[in-house]
Amino acid sequence: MQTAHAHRPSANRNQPEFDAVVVGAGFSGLYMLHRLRQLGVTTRVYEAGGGVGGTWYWNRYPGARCDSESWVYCYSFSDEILQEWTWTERYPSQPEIERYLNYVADRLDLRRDIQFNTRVTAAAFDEATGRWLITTDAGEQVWATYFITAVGCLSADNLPAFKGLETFQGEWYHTGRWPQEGIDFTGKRVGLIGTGATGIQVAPVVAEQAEHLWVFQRTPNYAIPAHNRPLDPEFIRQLKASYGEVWEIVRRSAAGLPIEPVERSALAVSPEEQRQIYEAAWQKGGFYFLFETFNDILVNPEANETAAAFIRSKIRETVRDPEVAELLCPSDHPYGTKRPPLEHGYYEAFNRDNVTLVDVRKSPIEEITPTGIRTTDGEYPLDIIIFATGFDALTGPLTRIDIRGRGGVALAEKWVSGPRNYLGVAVHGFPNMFTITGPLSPSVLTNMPAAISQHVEWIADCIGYLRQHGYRGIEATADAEDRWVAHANEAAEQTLYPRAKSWYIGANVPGKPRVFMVYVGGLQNYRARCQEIASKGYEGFSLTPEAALAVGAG
Ligand code: N01
Repeated sequence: MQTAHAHRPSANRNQPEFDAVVVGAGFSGLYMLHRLRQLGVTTRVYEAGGGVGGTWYWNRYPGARCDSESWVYCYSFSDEILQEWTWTERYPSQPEIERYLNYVADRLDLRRDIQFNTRVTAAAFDEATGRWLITTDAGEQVWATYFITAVGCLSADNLPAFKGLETFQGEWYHTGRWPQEGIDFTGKRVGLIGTGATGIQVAPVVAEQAEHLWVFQRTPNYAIPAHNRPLDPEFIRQLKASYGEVWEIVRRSAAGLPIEPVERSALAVSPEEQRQIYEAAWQKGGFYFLFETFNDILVNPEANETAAAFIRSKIRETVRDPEVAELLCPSDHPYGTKRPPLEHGYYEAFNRDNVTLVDVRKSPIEEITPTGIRTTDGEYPLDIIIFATGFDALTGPLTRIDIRGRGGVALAEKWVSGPRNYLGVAVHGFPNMFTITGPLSPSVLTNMPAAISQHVEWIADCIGYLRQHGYRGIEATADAEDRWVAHANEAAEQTLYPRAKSWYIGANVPGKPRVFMVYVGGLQNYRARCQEIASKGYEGFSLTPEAALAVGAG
């Protein structure tokens, strides 16, 4: 709601001022800082963690590993960094990614502009001066012309309100807030709640240490083998010699991966050929199963079922106990409509004597007791509970900060029925705020560093343009925002994605609106659209000249 008088956040007006404040020092915040420095934009980065890494700082749970291949799960902007850094495994582990981001931070001398152990709690737009007032959990306040969120899509953890958790006398951990020092599971009875991409990584690793592991599964998932392996020197040599071509393919692709599109329907080949194609992708491992087999898996239910049936057949081949195998076979959502996990020995783990699958769909968790978890079937005594229960995804990291735009309107209030923005990067009513990989951008449907790089570069170019042309303010128009939201919704409706109760659609958090929150139109198309908008002088945005603001502020 607009007020007649310009809304002004209350503050001592002598607080320090930066051109830009960036929230978060993960992949996006680090690169944003680097680009802003190149523009001569004074920047302060606030980071809640004690080091760089963002998601990769907090998610240090056992088995944490990236599901994109290491050689593209990185920055592409610096040839020096690409040549200097050498990945050791096909899928990089959390410690290796954390080391990489620390190396980049040092290489680019980024730390001196990052304030660690500081959480941004609020940001309010001051209409009179066109600046943002940013408040931290230390009570510090600073002004900035540009407020840039680099908070990630999966950083606000979701801990379901299990009755009795506070009475539990053992230890419990959420995977997204894993202790720095690690946990020793030797000789422990461990309960794992959640079988998403995280739980599927955790289970086989904890199973090797724990006395016994109970996996509490509500919904089975379709996991594809990762086939992780060390990278040999010849592979690295060839990669470093051909990185240019690799990034070209990445830039052309919908998912920000070095995968060329396939032009083949699952229904246009014989059952035998179909099985051969799935088998080849299964042997290759990773996201190739989804993206390199058939082009209609995510849009045609019949085509999707061929992939789903193949995966179920593999689960039944792998898991020796037929009842357990059946329980692990998903059937309530199409394959790929929840983020498809990769697995490193997940299904094999259920062949171990010390691993038990508990079906909490059939026998729900009633409460957590001082000594374990009680389902409607009885109590499981436990020493440690691991919550791999996911995140308040996409909007949560933003709405948990008290962000207020023009008229003091809260972002959380504006988004009460689902996110509304333009291109996923700008919000009407919130001038000079940029949300890196915000909701309704391609983000989590892509290899994240590819989506992050595109956003960071577009935002840096935009700020460069504003400064060069004497504009102090930029704001998405209401009309452009409405059109983008409608376009993003329509695009999602043409796919099978909305058929799953996934975190993409907010279904994992009670009370969250059911809106598909990611742009499904493909990163390559999205990039072209963003470029076109910029080339037309930022079509769909209103730009405020310096002079106009100076008058307004008078
Ligand atoms: O979270 P999730 P995640 N009682 O929301 C269950 C990314 N990621 O942390 O499906 C019982 O997917 C819930 O059950 P259900 C990736 O994008 C990336 O695993 O709602 N169970 C589900 O099984 C991924 O998608 C990588 O029925 C409850 C699980 O908890 C995203 O992070 C690695 C429950 C949550 O699954 C999130 O994955 C790992 C309850 N009350 C993750 N509440 C890499 O690439 C929830 N569950 C590195």
